[in-house]
Amino acid sequence: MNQNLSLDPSASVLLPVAKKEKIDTVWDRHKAMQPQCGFGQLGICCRVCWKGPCRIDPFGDGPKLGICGATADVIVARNVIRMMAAGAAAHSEHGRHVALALLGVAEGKLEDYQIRDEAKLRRIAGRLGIPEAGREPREVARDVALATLFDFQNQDHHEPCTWLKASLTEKRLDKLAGLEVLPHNIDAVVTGIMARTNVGCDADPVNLILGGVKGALADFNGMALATELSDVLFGTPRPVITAANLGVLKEDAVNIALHGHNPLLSDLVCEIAHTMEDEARRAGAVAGINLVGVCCTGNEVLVRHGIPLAANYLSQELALLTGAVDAMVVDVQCIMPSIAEIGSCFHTEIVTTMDDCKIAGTRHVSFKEETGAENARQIVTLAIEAFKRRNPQRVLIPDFKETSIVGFGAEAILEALALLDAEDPLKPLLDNIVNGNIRGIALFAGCNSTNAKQDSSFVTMAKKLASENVLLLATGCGAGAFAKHGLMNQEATLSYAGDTLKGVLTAIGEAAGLGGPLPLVLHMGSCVDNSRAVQVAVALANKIGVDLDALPLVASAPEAMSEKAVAIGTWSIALGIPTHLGIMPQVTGSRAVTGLITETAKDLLGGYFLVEPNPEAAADKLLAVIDERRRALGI
Ligand code: BF8
Repeated sequence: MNQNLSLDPSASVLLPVAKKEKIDTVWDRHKAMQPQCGFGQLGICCRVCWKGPCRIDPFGDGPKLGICGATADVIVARNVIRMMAAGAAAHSEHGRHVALALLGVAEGKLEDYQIRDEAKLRRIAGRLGIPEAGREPREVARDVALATLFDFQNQDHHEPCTWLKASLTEKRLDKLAGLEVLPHNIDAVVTGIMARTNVGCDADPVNLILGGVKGALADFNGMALATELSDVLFGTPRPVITAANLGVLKEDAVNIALHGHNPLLSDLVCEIAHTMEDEARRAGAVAGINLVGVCCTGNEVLVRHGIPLAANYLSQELALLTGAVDAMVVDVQCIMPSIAEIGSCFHTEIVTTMDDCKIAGTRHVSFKEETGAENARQIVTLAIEAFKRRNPQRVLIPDFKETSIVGFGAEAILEALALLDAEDPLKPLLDNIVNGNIRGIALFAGCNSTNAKQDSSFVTMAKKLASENVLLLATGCGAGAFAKHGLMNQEATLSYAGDTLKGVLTAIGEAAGLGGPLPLVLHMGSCVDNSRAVQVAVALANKIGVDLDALPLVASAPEAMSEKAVAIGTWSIALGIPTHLGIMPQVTGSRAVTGLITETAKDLLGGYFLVEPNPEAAADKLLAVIDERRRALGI
């Protein structure tokens, strides 16, 4: 039965443990929740006021209007754009946190952080129109931080967000400006969505969805600044060889799992843990301290430091069921509250660290940037103490881990290409797209969901698209899936890539000194790092003088789940990228909204949602889209 829940081999080992120990997991709770509310699934349950909840009867003779008169179209549109606002808020709050930290470093107020990539800081300054030549890094950093924070403060509606302007093609900016969906201020746009969806406000589904698109573009802006400024503070990813899946836990080490999204604390834990190896050994951990990652904090430390990835979203509970995790340190987002209960069944310290993200029943270490290193030390100490309480009889680490070569941000990809053509690094990529050696590019992103067999569609689609010579990029839990299932190594390229794609990946990999091809799927980082993929796409589009909606580029989120994924998917279509969803979005109770995002969007934006739960069929549809784009380009 486990085979139907997850493709992850670790699940087959650990779900029986959960059953034996009578510990419920996400899959048990999913089962107990059946049948799920059909009104909610269609998006036609309205809870924006206390006259409700109102439910529209989609088929029978029941109510067609909410008590206030709202139609199904209005209810669906309001619900879905509130999700986009929440996604934008989550990513942008993360970004604001990083921007404030950069400002703190620039002003000499944060001793525990440094500017680790000065060259990148200067490149960013160039992109944002900030003078940098001859100036001290801290002066430049201050201006970059302030220009970034202006994207949260600007009150001039006619002045789009700084990062968006610096990140898209001119043609795309013009198109979005024409539709009046360019955000001027992230906070204002999020607030605006909450205001217009309040009871008795915007009741025009098209107007509402366009408001949502603006919110989604604010999400893009927040992600782009989070990614870029994190690189300045923590280093820009470079290819690194590491491993993924629960076999990266070690029986003879203090295992610390870093979970959540924001690198501000986890990066310091990486640094401090090195200095505390002896303490761990004195506590009996022969192998010292073993840091592993979970979800997107995991991806952040994976692509920057090669810290192995233990789990993506649906596997976070499995990590605890090994009985080998001494501390799970969480920051924000995608943290199942259930880990408190499961951790308490073992010796595991669940440590929350952000004051606005606590879980009842766990320990809280209040992280502040001013005391970051000290907080990290406290956390590692808690883990070492917990290790002493670990019961070796209950340890079961599945023997599964896959070698993964990760860390392919835009810079790393361009550097690798520069080895083939130092003068014009994009030329080899472009030439190979034009001659068909690379048929197209697919970006896999997004979550795990219990509405699908974990990781399965990612793997099926990637193998099929690669065999058809599509270059594959990945972020977030999608990237985690590929890493765990061995699709981010050279063997995968040799086994699954079509001949021409294999040739290109081999030429680049060998030039880069990898002694073989690049991995089959290029890991670009966490969810906020989807902006890295856009950077590559924009560079390509600018090189050939077209807009993003002309490129043979598609995106896919086969297991989209979170509000953040709703925001990402929406900006993806707003940027002109056809975007596949493997899970039915909760909008189908409105024909108008469904038509808007799957059909009308194609005319308005070039990008649109394509919904297909079957992974084989989804891959075929994406190939057809890629071929259609190639034909339109005349290649
Ligand atoms: O930001 S892919 S389940 S962990 S939301 Fe969450 Fe989805 Fe994973 Fe990262 Ni993104």
